[in-house]
Amino acid sequence: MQSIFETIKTIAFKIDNAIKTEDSGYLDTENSSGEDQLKLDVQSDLIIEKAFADVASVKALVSEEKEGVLHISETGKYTVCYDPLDGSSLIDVNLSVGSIFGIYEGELKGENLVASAYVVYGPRVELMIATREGKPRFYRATGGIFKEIREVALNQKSKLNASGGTQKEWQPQHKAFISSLFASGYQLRYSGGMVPDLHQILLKGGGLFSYPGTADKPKGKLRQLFEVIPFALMYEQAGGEAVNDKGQRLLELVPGHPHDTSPCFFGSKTEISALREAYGLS
Ligand code: P6P
Repeated sequence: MQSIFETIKTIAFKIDNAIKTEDSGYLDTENSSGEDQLKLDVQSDLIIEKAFADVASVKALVSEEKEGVLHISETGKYTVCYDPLDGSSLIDVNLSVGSIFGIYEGELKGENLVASAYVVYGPRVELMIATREGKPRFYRATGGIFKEIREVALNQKSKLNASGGTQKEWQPQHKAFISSLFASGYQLRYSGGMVPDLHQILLKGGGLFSYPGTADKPKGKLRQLFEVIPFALMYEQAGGEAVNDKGQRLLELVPGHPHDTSPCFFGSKTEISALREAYGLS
């Protein structure tokens, strides 16, 4: 497992360099979710594929940017599912973006996630790693290496509210719930980049990130294997919760297809309790 984390550190510096030096224009292709692809999406995917090709513990790779499973080694133990450059459309307005990694052992489902990691490419390059043991560990790149800063824990309650999705498409109960949070003093903190938005709540100690099922996206937008389940481990290990619109733990999801999405709510315990009440789940 350690060799996977070290490889992610190497990947982080290579993708950060690509973001800062390469063409951020669009290709005339789409990814497996039908989203337009940036040259950097494809380039980041290639950086990751090459980096893991020689890691003995990796059995296979699954990328958000393409269909299918890339088999690496029959003797490998883990399948790495990744989103190489999440929120890449934000690069051309100079906002932070990220890479997300889910490390699975066996069938690709929530309970088989053994570790997750994400990289934030922003004013600083930062890394978070979570396993099933202990709190997530926060690292910052300085002088070409990642220095461990601290463990990360969520407070019982906080004031940050990252409310995703097109508001016109929100279900009435979701709209009422989000409005009630703002009416009680929550502050909107939403950039449209899942990685920096969830990173902010983790580092600031709590709040709520929500990407619900909407009229135009009833199953949500965020992908289970590459985004939702890896962040669910981060939030649960930090002392928070991560559930879908039925109140089920996102770490119990069993994707029917590698690119399946799920409504998702990540946050401190108080905020998730409030969600359960608003959705009639408690
Ligand atoms: P919306 C970026 O495109 C992304 O996949 C996530 O990084 C982000 O949380 C979400 O979509 C934003 O979606 O519909 O709120 O713009």
